[in-house]
Amino acid sequence: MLSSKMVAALNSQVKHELYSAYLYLAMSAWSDSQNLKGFAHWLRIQYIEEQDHAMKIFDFLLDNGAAAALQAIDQPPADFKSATQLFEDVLAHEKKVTALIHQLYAQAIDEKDYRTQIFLQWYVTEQIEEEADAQSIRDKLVAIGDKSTALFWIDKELKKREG
Ligand code: OFO
Repeated sequence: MLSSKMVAALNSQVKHELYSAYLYLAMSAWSDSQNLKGFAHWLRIQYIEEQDHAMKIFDFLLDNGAAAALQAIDQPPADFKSATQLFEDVLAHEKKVTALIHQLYAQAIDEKDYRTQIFLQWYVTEQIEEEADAQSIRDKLVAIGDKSTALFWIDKELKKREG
């Protein structure tokens, strides 16, 4: 059985994952408005992935007989300065999510909650990939600076993402 403190923390993480989805959907809309269709595509896939992250926790709560209590999701920003700034924001956001997952994991250790520890291991690993992907795109964007031909090349690359 999960502690009430753990149930509250997991419910809060569902909200954070859904906020991530919301944020990436807003970023996708902005990219589309800038005619960066590859960025829009990449971010829309990310939006779907984040919903999966939220649903895995939601199902874990239900499978453990705990209440999944949905919380209000903040409004994401709608405007971004540039594609580079956008990916700086993605990277910063993923680092924040990593810290939240680590905090949850530490709580599970403190509580000797072995189920949640094992469950969260997937997220600990997933965050390595989340940060690495964001870092790699952000670094390419920083390297090209304002060269629009290179930006459109990156846009084409991002369009290839399948999942
Ligand atoms: Fe759910 O990993 Fe990104 O935020």
